[in-house]
Amino acid sequence: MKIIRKICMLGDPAVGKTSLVRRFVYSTFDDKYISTIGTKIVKKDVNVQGNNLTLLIWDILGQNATPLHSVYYKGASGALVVADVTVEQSITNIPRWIDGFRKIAGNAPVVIVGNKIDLKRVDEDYLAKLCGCSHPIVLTSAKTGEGVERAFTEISKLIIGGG
Ligand code: G3D
Ligand code: MG
Repeated sequence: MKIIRKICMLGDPAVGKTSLVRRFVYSTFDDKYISTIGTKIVKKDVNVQGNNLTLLIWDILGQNATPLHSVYYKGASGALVVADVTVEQSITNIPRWIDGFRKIAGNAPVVIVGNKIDLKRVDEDYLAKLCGCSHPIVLTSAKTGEGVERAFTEISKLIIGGG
């Protein structure tokens, strides 16, 4: 049986959403990536706990994509909410992203991703305290690849576990 699920990449501009998707789907990190406008949907097959799952990963492209349309969130089974660990405001903005998402997507699972740990070493507690959230946290670097697989596996597990 094939399970297909939509997930959304959320978070402030420039935190590394597109870079994480590229690292996860194509295993590359390109510093010269040029962003375009709109939404990009990429497909990736994963196997979690014996289940074959196809993720449809929705990524907003462009730097100022903060006012999101409900169509972006609609029908999503989960979200990765990304922050840049070197930018405090991107961490304190996390609850706002989650609220907006859940207004449309209901109680879908959320994983918080603290990206760019190649630039600054932080721990999960630091993020949890700053954003005041109790969602699972995964620390990543889209540049080195550290933690990237784990972030997508974590949301996949929660999606599968939630039916
Ligand atoms: P966005 O999709 O959230 O807007 P992008 O973010 O993926 O476009 O990344 C924004 C900038 O951060 C890019 O740099 C990208 O290369 C960089 N970046 C993303 N992830 C990491 C990371 O883990 N470590 C480091 N050091 N940089 C990262 P430019 O210079 O192209 O704007
Ligand atoms: Mg982007």
